Amino acid sequence: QVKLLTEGQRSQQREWPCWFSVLCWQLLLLLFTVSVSFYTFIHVLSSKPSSSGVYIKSDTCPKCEEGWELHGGKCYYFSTRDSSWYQSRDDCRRGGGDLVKIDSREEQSFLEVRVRQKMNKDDDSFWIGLTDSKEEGKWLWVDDSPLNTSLAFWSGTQPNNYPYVPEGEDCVMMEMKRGADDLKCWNDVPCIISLKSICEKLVSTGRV
Ligand SMILES: [Ca+2]
Ligand SMILES: [Ca+2]
Repeated sequence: QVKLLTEGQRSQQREWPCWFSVLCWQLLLLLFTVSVSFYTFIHVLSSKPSSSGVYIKSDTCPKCEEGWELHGGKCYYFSTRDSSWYQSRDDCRRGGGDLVKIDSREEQSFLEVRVRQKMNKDDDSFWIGLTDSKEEGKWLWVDDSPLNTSLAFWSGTQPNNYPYVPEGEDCVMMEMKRGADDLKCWNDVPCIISLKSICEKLVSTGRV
């Protein structure tokens, strides 16, 4: 009897691996599904804006910090503090951005309108991130990319590197005192004069 029981138990034990392995596979499959879902969720949460500043994920909300204005996937800050081109650039960088680089006619149009709205006096002018301080006449944006001449908005006879200024004219401002015919309002002036400025940076997500 002892032997029969032992054989019965053995036959039950032989059935164990069958349903046990099915359960195991189901548990493994469930674990895998949960892991993939969790990874996808974390990946979406941690997604960053692309280099163009446009969000790829539809569930992130472009947002600018207080004082910065959202436009076309970028954030803009119009500083009304007068300072040199270099000091203005340092201030922009401290805020996580840089002096503005203008990549399109549409962007120039937006800035031209906003600058006019921000002006207190006729001669109020704003620094942009364009300079020929490394090599005279070779205009570079703050990211070292060359100025595309088809997207240049020089006012009248500018840039003229006015010859009677000892330090030369190597930094660019937007000025409106003579108006902006066809958005053309850029002028090269000495980098050391004190002007207002426009900073730019990529948008951040709506999450904290
Ligand atoms: Ca110059
Ligand atoms: Ca000039």
